[in-house]
Amino acid sequence: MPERLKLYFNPRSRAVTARWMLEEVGADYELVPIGFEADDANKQALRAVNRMGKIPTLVLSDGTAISETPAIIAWLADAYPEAALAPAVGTPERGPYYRWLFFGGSCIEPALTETMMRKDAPPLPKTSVGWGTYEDVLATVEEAVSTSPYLLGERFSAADLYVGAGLSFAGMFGEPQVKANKVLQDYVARVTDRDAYRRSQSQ
Ligand SMILES: N[C@@H](CCC(=O)N[C@@H](CS)C(=O)NCC(=O)O)C(=O)O
Repeated sequence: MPERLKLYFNPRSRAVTARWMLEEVGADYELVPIGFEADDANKQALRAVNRMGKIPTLVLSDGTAISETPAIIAWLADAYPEAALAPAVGTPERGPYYRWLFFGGSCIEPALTETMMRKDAPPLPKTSVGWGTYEDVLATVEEAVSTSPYLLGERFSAADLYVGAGLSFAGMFGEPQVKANKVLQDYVARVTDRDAYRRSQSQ
């Protein structure tokens, strides 16, 4: 899909994951820098397309805006099928692919937030919160990648990009359970050992 895309971006944010995906699919894109200060020059334009004012936000050439990192990743995987980062729609493998993308957003993200930002608070009730416990979330990913290199088996997919980015972020910020887990560390090393990942890290 040859079109020029626009990514509202800050190098110290989740937008780096969206940029990694743009690099994976070989998209033609520009970065629109967003500072975290309230009076940032591009904040108004961002709010016009995403009232949350959150990044990443991807804008297509027709003006359609997509926010939420996993939605951006999923859209790009489908829009650039030649990159082969998602199983075809309707195939059995598409199910686990969705499962891991949504697991990233609805389990890994909030579990990480709970463990990293509410260290001194008692854990939320595991039968009520969608992610159960942080320990269960990590063990679930660990189990999946201990017998095969990637979440869907032998082939890297966009789900690995999103799940791997979350775990990599946790490790970078010194989250002790991810850091101490060799299976997860090896997985992160495997999924980030890619030229597109390295390009996405440049400032
Ligand atoms: N649910 C969103 C979260 C996006 C998000 O919270 N982004 C942060 C940066 S990592 C942000 O834009 N913070 C600035 C703000 O809230 O004003 C996603 O998955 O992309």
